[in-house]
Amino acid sequence: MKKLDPKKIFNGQCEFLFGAHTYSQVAPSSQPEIAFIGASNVGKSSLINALMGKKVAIVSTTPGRTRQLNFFKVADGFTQSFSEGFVLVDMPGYGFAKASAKHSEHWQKTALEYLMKRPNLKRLYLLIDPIKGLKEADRDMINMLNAVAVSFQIILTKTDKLNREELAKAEAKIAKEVLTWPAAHPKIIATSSSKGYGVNDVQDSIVEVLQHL
Ligand SMILES: Nc1nc2c(ncn2[C@@H]2O[C@H](COP(=O)(O)OP(=O)(O)OP(=O)(O)O)[C@@H](O)[C@H]2O)c(=O)[nH]1
Ligand SMILES: [Mg+2]
Repeated sequence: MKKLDPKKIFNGQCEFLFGAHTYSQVAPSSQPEIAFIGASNVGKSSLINALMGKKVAIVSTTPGRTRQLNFFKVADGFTQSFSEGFVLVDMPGYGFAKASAKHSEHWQKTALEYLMKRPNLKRLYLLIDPIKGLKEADRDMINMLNAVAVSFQIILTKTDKLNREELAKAEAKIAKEVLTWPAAHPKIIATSSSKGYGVNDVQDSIVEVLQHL
């Protein structure tokens, strides 16, 4: 088996593929997909940009910016071929208070359909802002993932806003809960996209997923 090198994979060879408002717009694919889900404004698009070292995903100060499932192709680390690479999926944020009920319902249906119908979805990262902790919308999503057995791994975002002690406290609180979630990966990854903390840990985690396909 070829050993994958994160430095060669996360070298900026990434392009926007397409955006989808409904699952029917998503073409079937056999390429491995790695998706990022989480509350509106938690930092999903920023993390994708930090991982790629390139501004591919749109980041805005207005919550609810990503309104569709956005797919980004990443070239493989050997031939730089996009057809041999994998795909990152930026999902619209949930729990956005100003979103209309109709929009939230539509988004939930689309997200659920994507998560349940995608055999090539190889890892789902669920992002949590440790300052805010777990909100009702996070719990709804986590309960749903546990119920339908879609496995996921927790990533903490914006850790630059906390000191070491505060982060350790917030992480321990979430870690305790993670143990009770059957679909959760036990390891939590702490990140800051703006400072670059933990970005290499997410890259290593993705490489591990790809390496074991
Ligand atoms: N301090 C700090 N701010 C961050 C970090 N990551 C993201 N932000 C800020 O948080 C805001 C939201 O970031 P996005 O990446 O757009 O969040 P998102 O989860 O994609 O948001 P939606 O698309 O609305 O669901 C932006 O103002 C970012 O600059 C981080 O690591 N540290
Ligand atoms: Mg976004």
